[in-house]
Amino acid sequence: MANIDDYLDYEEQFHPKGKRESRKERRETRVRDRSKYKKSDRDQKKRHLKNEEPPLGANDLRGRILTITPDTITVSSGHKTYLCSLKGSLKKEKTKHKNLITVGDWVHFEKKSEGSGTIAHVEKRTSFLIRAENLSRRKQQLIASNIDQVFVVMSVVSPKFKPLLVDRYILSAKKGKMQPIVLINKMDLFNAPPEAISKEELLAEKISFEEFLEAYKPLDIPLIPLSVSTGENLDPLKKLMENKTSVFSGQSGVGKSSLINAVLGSELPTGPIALKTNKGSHTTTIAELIPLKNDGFCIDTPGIKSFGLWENDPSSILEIFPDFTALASDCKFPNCTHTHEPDCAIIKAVKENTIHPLRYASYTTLLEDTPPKEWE
Ligand SMILES: Nc1nc2c(ncn2[C@@H]2O[C@H](COP(=O)(O)OP(=O)(O)OP(=O)(O)O)[C@@H](O)[C@H]2O)c(=O)[nH]1
Ligand SMILES: [Mg+2]
Ligand SMILES: [Zn+2]
Repeated sequence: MANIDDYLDYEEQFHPKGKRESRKERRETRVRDRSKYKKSDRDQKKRHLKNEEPPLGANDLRGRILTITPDTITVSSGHKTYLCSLKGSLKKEKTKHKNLITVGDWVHFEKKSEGSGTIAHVEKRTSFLIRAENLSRRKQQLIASNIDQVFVVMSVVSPKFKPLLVDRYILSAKKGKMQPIVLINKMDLFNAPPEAISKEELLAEKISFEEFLEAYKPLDIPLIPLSVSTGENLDPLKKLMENKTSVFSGQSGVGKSSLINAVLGSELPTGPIALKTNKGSHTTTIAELIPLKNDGFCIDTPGIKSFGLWENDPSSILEIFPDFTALASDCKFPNCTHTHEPDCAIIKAVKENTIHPLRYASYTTLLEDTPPKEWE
């Protein structure tokens, strides 16, 4: 899997010491006369070499960013929230790098008064969810950080189930070092569809969903069908969220905020599905980290309009297609991309129905990095 630092250059600039440099530094430190250094310098160097964070100042607190708006950053620390701003030196950095901080970051801040503070340090991130901001893919946007698992939320019937989008989210989760879990919400609509949906449409939707289940059988990714309306599988979801940081991602209207409300008893705003277009109304507008009762956190995110990829090399895409790699050793060329090459074992398997056509379609759309037509 690609190193997360490979495609986040600001991360590199913000935590500028790469592995090689720190190895070199370690060597240099060893050969230098240690007694020359004051103890505090040595401590600082040791911390750096171990990749530890600086110690908290006497007036400082450690907390986690809950929300970021243009005016303020809300940080949670020890069951209290603080409205924070960035320290001058960080502000300068921020003008250079758009995403210096993100929801989910652990920060050190100086407490100014009860309820306010100044952020002086952002801890190194262990994982993050990013997306290309627009389809030109020049800009990347951090959505959240320090996440254990991504719930890839899809709905059936309204909005329609979009099988080709699932792998796009899975790839994004894997690249950011998070475990993807697919949630298929609104299962109740198969039995009680909205009036605007015709019988034929409903049947087509059922077939598309069954096909998807069939195609994803060989994969090792958890998939949970559920419903906010009937409560189906909400308890297992709650269990999965315990003591973890989970992010809910998926298109507008699939029920991300509704799921969080149903599991936590919270009151996040939820919005209607437009009758005409069968699409959500972009009700959630900023990502928000919500502390759970049992040490966990969850993050609600706005439905994503565009979700381009930032990199589309076949080898990293193939990592989420273990069903392909098992057969690929039979391809004529070891670097086969399974698209146009002669004697390709994957193309053969698709023709023979050993690989599901939906899996192959998903692979080729990711490779082309053109958003699936069904995206809109
Ligand atoms: N029938 C049915 N409707 C649901 C279910 N879950 C959510 N809804 C409805 O779907 C609509 C959209 O739900 P939201 O929770 O706002 O969706 P969202 O994914 O947060 O959407 P954005 O914030 O716009 O990204 C609301 O009208 C919900 O009541 C479900 O399980 N069954
Ligand atoms: Mg929402
Ligand atoms: Zn091949």
